[in-house]
Amino acid sequence: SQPIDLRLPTPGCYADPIKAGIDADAVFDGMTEHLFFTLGKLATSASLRDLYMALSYAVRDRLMTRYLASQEAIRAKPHKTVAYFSAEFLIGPQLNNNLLNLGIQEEAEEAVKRFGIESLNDILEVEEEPGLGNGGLGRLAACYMESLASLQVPAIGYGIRYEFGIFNQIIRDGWQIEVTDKWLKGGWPWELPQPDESCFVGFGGRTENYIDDQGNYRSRWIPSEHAIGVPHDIPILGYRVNNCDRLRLWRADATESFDFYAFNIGDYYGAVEEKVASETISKVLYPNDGTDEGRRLRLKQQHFFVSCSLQDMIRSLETRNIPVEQFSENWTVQLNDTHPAIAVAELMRLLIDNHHFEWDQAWDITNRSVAYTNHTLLPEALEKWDLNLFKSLLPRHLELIYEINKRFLQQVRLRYPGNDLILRKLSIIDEEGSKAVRMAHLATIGAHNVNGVAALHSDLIKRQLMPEFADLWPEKFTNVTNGVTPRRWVALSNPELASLLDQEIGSNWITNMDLLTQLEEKENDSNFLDVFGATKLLGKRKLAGYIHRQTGILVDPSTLFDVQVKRIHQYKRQHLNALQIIAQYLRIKNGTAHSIAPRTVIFGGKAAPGYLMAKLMIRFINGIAEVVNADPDMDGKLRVVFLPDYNVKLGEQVYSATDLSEQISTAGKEASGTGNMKFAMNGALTIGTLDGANVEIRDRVGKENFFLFGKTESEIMKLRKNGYDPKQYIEKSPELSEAIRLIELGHFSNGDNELFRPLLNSLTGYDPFFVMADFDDYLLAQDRVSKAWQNHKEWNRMALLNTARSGFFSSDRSIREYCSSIWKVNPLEVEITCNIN
Ligand code: C3B
Repeated sequence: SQPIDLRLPTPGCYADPIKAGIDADAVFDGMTEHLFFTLGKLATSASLRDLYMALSYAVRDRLMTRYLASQEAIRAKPHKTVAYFSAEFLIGPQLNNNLLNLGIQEEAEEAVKRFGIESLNDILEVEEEPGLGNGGLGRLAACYMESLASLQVPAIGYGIRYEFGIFNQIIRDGWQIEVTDKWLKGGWPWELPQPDESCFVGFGGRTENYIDDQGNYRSRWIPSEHAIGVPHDIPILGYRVNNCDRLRLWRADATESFDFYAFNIGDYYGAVEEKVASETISKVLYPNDGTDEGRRLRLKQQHFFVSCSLQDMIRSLETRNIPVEQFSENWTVQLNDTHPAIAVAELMRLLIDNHHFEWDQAWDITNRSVAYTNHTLLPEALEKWDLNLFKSLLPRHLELIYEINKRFLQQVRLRYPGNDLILRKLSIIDEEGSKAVRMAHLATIGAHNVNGVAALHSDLIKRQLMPEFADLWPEKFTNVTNGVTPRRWVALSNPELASLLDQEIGSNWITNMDLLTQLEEKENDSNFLDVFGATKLLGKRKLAGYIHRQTGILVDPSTLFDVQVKRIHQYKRQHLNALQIIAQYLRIKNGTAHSIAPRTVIFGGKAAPGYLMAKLMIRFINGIAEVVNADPDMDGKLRVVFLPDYNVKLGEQVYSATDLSEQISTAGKEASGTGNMKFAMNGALTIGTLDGANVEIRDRVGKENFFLFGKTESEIMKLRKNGYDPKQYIEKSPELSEAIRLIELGHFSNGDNELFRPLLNSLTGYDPFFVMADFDDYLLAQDRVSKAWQNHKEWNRMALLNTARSGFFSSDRSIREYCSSIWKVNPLEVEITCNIN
């Protein structure tokens, strides 16, 4: 690739004002300048927050050359670029990640010390993360952006700049309370608003047909409302490379600051109303993880960011004098679940109505560009929009969808003559009950590739979710097993382990996780195992301190840290874990707990505010924690902690401090899981079912280094078919019966025997997630865990093998697979020839 000379003040070149040999002096000077000029503070009166802001600005400055050079590289030479469309990007704290990827953590440490700060950590602590996602799906998007940049692949993440992200969780009297997340309140230094690149988006109104100047029949959309999308760009720097990709998040603004006509006739409130309505679009993230509410504003959000993004992409071709015909040679669009699936119709609309393409050519372009990732099989998560709602908001899109559907069903008819059932099953329009638009069908028909996120999940998509589609287009359905970035999830969050790895195998593991297999040579090296175990203990000590500060609970870092952190969901079965704790509690009380490992069981996760059963599960865990932690018989044996407000930042403390990773979803329900991968990389052993990526984790780390339990997906299917009765399992299990009896008595609810009734009724009545069916086997697996813990050396050996064999779960591997098999994009190395030494 062409090196870019940044010195010349000619188009395409930039003078780089930053002395880029970034030593501690440079960081210190940058901080001093920003304190003074940007923040209006003297170093003598700067608070920790001021210093955080100053350091962030100083670091951001040092991203700019790379950021601009990366954009310039694409401008200079057309290169296919990934557009990752996602309603969620859960990017986590930015400062430390940028320091790491720039390679200036030590320089920053030294610079902040000159301000009298003891440790860089004190400043990192201040950073508030943008919670622009719910859970796994949003975090995956963030890992993928980081890997794309690190692999030097040109990419833009497109999404929404929610003013309020996922709520903050506090726990009061054992219940979850939701508090508004005001992440922007103190200013957020990592974004660059680009108002000049704003886009218009329409909603509502009607469509009309007309004859253009050349006499062609055309359709157009006359929306009744508009909003403006203002891009806010976040630089995403790759690890130790010049490539700096972009996350472009759209904020909705009103088209006029307000309606002057209404204002002039005295209707002040009416005038402001429409402004407020437009700006509501990007106001708040829907806090549901894997459930779809079918709300009008949500569809508005989806169309808003998709339309802005596609317009932006077309405009970028035009400004580079690339014909729009070449859209699919220059862009590849990945739909992160169906949330952006409206892109199929919107791209067709832009091409046909605005750029006057013929249908077939527009369809060809759309189909070549778009690919779709499915992230869930849960029926309640599959988005369907009420037809009337859809029509009232997106009338032109509905017309186009009808046409797409008509042409598609014609194809199906040819393939399955006379089979009306299959037509009804495959149609984009759901005609059962009140009519609806099925977004997964729109995405599947519009995309050239549909992938699942773990081998089992991708298989179930073909076998259960969309067998007819898979039959029609077998080559369209593929798998890309999820991955997580080792930069954030090992190098950054587990510095002790990272430096041990650097010492033992050199630092290349950070970009080539397969090198970790070299650690296998150490599996019988007793000294090394001790050192490896000691890094874990350091993490546990830190977490113990945090737990004490947050909850007042004292936990012993030498106990087994048994952790389940993830969104609270019945299918994830936190209640199975809770019941197991009760069984262990009873054993200790009854004096039958002979060889159980002393444990600290830690939970973390948010429940969707409207998901009452999940909220009750949190209350349940806290009820158990209260009883267990107050009972002197449990001292040194059992502690239960619910960590409030689990988020990316807290995750960084948790994964490195965990001995046992709980991955206990009902088989067939968890599409992949990604926490499971973070734990394994950090040397936690997994207790888990054969679900999602657990299957592949177990295959790789070795079945002897994984605590397997539970029914398989096909056994669960069989149970369901033959009429599952949880009561049979309860009767057969004395420990389970006893645990349930204790809950019924109100033992964990201060004598209130109604509080947990809904939970008990669900579990003992129809038990939709087979908790009762898996309980005994789970308890046996936990006994194996206890036994393994007795032999520390052996435990550490197993833990080491987990780390050593987890390289496959790097998001670098996932992204390479997407690049070669779905996107067909190559890296574009960004070179910088001036001022950077
Ligand atoms: C999640 C799934 O529940 C996880 O199994 C999976 O690992 C991640 O996506 C990433 O693929 N998911 C989510 O967080 N939100 C949804 N709406 C659907 C799936």
